[in-house]
Amino acid sequence: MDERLFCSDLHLSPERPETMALFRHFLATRAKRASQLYILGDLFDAWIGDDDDLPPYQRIRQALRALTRGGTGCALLPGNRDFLLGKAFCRATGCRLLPDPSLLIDHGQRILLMHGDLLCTDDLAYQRFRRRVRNPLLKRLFLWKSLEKRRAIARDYRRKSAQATAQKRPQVMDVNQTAVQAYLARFQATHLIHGHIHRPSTQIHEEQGVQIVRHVLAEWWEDRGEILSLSERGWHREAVQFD
Ligand code: LP5
Ligand code: MN
Repeated sequence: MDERLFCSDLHLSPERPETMALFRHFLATRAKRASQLYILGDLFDAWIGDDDDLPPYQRIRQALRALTRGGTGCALLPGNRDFLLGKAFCRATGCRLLPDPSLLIDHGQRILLMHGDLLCTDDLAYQRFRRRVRNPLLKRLFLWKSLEKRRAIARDYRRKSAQATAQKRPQVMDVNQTAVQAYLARFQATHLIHGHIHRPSTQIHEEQGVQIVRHVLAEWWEDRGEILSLSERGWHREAVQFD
């Protein structure tokens, strides 16, 4: 069966061995039966460069490599925590990188794939921060630093981010409906799949007589995860856990 799986916000980190093990288990079992796996950002909690070869990351590389060698395609759309994922990671794993946003056309459906942070246009402080850290020159300067220095900077960003988000109102960190509609219209899409906001839901509404569906993916936590699947049988949400 031609089946596509979507997930996001796994936030893998050596500090969360349980979720790392769950993801490897998922790749070796459920994901193998699909034709394509789409990871829509924040696979990692903080990615400081493709040269980070800590053993837990090596095990993830190997598990992704085994999946793609087995014939399941894997697409990575980077998020705000792992936008430094690059070509070397793809070479090592057989994954391919997708730009944000990306349009997927399947069974005649136009499906827009995003991480979700671009939709949070009311969070002005974040959008400013995003523009700064995505600057190619700043990225290059960062990647020239030692792994140890980069790790310290990432920790500092994470700490400052936690302080900043604790002060923000939840509505500010949600998607902006005008931004959602503008992206859907630009790509003439009827489906939008994204994560980032960690508020899983399926939102259905009508736009000029056309049904629009927004699938918000869930964050993985400890030994629990969630995927969204699309096949001839339609759309389904599924829990991911150890058997
Ligand atoms: O990630 P989360 O869920 O906590 O919050 C996000 C937004 N925060 C971020 C920052 C990331 O968490 C940091 C990830 C590090 C990645 C690896 C390092 C790569 C560095 C590369 C450099 C070239 O994305 C948060 C949003 C929230 O989602 C909801 O959408 O609100 O945005 C912020 O918190 C941004 C703040 O509002 C403004 C920035 C404060 C930090 C200032 C940094 C200066 C420190 C300099 C240190 C050397
Ligand atoms: Mn995110």
